[in-house]
Amino acid sequence: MFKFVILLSVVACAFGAAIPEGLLPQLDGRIVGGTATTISSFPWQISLQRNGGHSCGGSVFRSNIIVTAAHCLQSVSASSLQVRAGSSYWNSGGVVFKVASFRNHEGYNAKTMVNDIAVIRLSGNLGMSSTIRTIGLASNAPANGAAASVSGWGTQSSGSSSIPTQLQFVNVKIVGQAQCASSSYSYGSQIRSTMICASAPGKDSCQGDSGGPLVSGGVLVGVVSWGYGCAASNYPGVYADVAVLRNWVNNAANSV
Ligand code: 4AZ
Repeated sequence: MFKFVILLSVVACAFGAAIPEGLLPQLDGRIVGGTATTISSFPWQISLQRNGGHSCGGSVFRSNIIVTAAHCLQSVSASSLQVRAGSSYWNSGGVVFKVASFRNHEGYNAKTMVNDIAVIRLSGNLGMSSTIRTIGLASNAPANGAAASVSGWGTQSSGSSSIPTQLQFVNVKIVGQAQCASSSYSYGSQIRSTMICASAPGKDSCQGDSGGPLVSGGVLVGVVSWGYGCAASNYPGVYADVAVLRNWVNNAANSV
């Protein structure tokens, strides 16, 4: 058992994953249940790269500003990071920009995963095209049960050591904060006011999707944050709630 925990921790670190204290990693479960897609369908999606390897997802908010997860940017320096935009493949195509600076939410807590959001300023401006487009921030949390989609280059099963080269997506349904914390699911009080959930049977975000976009109604409603395993029943994927964190993002984007 101990070995498995260490193994998963190593895999998790490589892809910028996060497992809050108190949650034991689960090695089964399976963008898990997803479909390969092209960047034109998710033109706000970027690959955040650390020392040349994919580490996390992110979303184009302004031509030079990316929204991602704070847990993707712990103990890293801007000089080790780059962002690939405009490609369906994390390791080729599109354009690659250096990271000029980033700012993590000051209230991010690695133990509870509250406020798991951050902004990145690129070294230049992305040119908008059919493959690179900004996405707006949700002003209101989507309704419980609303249709949403999440995309990324994360693992296709929990604990996997390899990631797909082509972008994947999956359709899920919003599980509101109150519902996600209720006895209908198994997280209880671990679901806080800065979190929103989403799930569908056999479908979920997973390690390496972190920081990436959960989109509903054409706006960014969530940032991939954490979960107990991936696609495990009674454990929806947990996302930073963009409607709740919107003011912070707007302010941080102006000061990063
Ligand atoms: C992770 O470790 C992670 N099922 C991301 C998303 C989910 C679980 C884990 C959601 O980065």
